[in-house]
Amino acid sequence: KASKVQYYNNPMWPGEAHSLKVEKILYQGKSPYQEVLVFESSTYGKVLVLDGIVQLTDKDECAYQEMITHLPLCSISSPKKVLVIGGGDGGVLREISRHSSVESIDICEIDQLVIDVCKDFFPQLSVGFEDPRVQLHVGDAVEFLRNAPEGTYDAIIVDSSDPIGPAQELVEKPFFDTIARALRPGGVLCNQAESMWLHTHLIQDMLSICHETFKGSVHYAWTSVPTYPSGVIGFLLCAKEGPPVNFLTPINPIEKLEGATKAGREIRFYNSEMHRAAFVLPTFVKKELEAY
Ligand code: AAT
Repeated sequence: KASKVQYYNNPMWPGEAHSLKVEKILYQGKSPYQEVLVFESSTYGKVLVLDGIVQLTDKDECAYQEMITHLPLCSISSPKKVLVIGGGDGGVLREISRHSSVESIDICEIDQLVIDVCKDFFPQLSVGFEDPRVQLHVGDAVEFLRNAPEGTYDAIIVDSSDPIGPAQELVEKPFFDTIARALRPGGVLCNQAESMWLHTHLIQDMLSICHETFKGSVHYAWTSVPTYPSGVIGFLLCAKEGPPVNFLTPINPIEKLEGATKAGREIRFYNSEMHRAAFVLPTFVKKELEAY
């Protein structure tokens, strides 16, 4: 059956494509939301692809999941209530569970098929669902946040796919308004924020929305993920008005968290130096973002 996916002409990065050699296709299916594919690659281990876009690989998932989680959670002291949007693979849950201060973790993922497929093919990520603090909500994040109680979460992590398809509304102002409403004063948001090489306008738009919405602080950070388009991915870190948050230096350093790096589940990418370095921007990016 013909796929609706055009692998070489994605409007998010027209004129370019990154390729990985496929050793074996392990799963191919279709949910009401997207096409789901898992394959064994020759150099990055297993790969999860949604609608033709690489979401994670065994080899470099640590960079993305660790940074999107510990950048916000190590910037506040003693996070207790955390919400994850998307993230059906469980990798962000696995990272949150390193924080023993956390008492409850809600996750809202739209696609049950992503959760099921990851349980079969990425057990080292879906292990995150086994944490008894996790409460799974299968549904659209827009709807979930509209109904979320006010002022509850210490941190919200938006681990969502690119804004074409089911994640379209997750980059729009009304969505950020509901996030701000759901955070406690001084609560923090970390949002997947695309590539500084490819998505200048999208990042500028998200930054200006966030400055309007979050009166605390707003920062752009980035890291290296070789299998994402252009090899980097950014994060928007925002704090709601309230007790001030200085994202640039971790006040809740991972190195001091007891049990955060138990034997057999070491952190592979994130540390306090990577945290500080993530906020250092190239000159062209500083220029592009300074007015927003
Ligand atoms: N941690 C792996 C990386 C991801 S997964 C993004 C998840 O967001 C997917 O499982 C997708 O089903 C889910 N999602 C998309 N839209 C919604 C929505 N409206 N509500 C809830 N969940 C949603 C992200 C990789 C980033 C890739 C960058 N190029």
